[in-house]
Amino acid sequence: MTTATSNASSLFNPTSAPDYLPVDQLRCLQLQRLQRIVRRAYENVELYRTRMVERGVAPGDIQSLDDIAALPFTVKTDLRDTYPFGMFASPMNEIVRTHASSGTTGKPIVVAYTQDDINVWKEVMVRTFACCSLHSGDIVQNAYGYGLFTGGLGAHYGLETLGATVIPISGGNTARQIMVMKDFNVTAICSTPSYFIHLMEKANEMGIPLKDLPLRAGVFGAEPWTSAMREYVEREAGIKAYDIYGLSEIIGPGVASACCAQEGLHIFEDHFYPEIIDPETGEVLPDGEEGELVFTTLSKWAMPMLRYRTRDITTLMTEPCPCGRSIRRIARIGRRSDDMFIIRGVNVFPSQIEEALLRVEGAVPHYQIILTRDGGLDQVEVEVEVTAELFTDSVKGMEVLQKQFVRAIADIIGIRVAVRLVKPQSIPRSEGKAKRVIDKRNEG
Ligand code: DLL
Repeated sequence: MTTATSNASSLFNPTSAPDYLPVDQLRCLQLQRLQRIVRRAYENVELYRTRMVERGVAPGDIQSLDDIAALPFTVKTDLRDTYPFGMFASPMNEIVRTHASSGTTGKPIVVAYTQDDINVWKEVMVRTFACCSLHSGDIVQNAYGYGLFTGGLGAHYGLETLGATVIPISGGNTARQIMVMKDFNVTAICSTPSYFIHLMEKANEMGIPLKDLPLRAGVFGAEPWTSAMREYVEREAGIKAYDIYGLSEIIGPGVASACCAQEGLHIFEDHFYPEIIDPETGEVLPDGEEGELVFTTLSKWAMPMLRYRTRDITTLMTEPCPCGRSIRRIARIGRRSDDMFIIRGVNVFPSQIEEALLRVEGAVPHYQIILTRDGGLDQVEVEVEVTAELFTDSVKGMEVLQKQFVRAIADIIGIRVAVRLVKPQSIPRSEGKAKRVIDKRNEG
């Protein structure tokens, strides 16, 4: 028998109770919610009704969780095509909040919440923070951007509901962030991993290494980052770094979170039903196989999403987690199908480059992948920033290091690509999501 202790990191938060539901009860709850939400989508959103009629499926046909495979998929362009409010299932007077995700081109996609949706969002954020060992008494610097991006306000309301002290600092003004972190005795931070690395560098520059501060945990997400990057952050800042995942279309942050076991991210699947499909055929894949992550929102009222294709590539893990939660996990998301590029017939993902670069001593994790097209063939050049101690203007001095990077990348992707070492501070820093790939293939 294990005995409960009062160690703060192992405190049980009652809001997390659904994380521990017996699996048969969880499946029962999911089915009840699925039946209700499919009916709601059918009756209130024209796009769903038309697609379901076309496929010859009616709400009453959903008799088991496996019947979900009969439903049509939803994709990002569906939200663009119905911009701004075409996917809303509630009248405007019941919608208390909207957010939008900018996207890279054209119109953003708009998402909506009723007050009940906001309450669910708070709940899944509390469960996220509990997974990340946060609790009341923590002083949390929320450096996710506030505004239309879901990160800032999503984390904010979750932290308040948790009972933590939230500092709503948003992204940017990096020197002030360090001052606040020190003066307010901040114990945890929320930000993108790339912005946190920027904060870490700035703190060193200011002579306030984060290792010397009470900061003990980071809740990082909104962009892909490798385990190698997590280890780098934990080592350099002397904290525990947790990976959290989410997307605007499903709710924002709060879809899945790493826990103390650091082996995959628990999906709050009583609200977000996951499937893994073959991205080419749309077939549902068996558990444990890698494919595209698809979510159906089971409780979202203002804007239900049926089988939304995230374009994020992962696997569904069903084996029990050492932390004791019964909800399933996804493996860390290192790949997004639209980030892939093909070099000399080889499929390459930015995360593979990141993993390789972090194997070489002396690299700081700032890099950019520049894609160009020459004579119809895609070319890649990886720009890697070097630490001030290692950087010299002499070509010879840099050659050894440059070769190490080329070899490390070749070891992972199987081909040699061009690497260019650049001066410290020359790669632009981001306050939010880092831009790793600069695609110049369609220029000139
Ligand atoms: O990034 C929501 C969020 C905010 C998540 C704060 C975590 C923390 P979007 O701007 O709509 O929403 O972008 C969603 O970002 O489909 C993934 O491709 C990527 N993404 C988010 N979290 C992770 C992660 C927010 N932990 C898109 N690992 C998603 C890898 C992630 N990719």
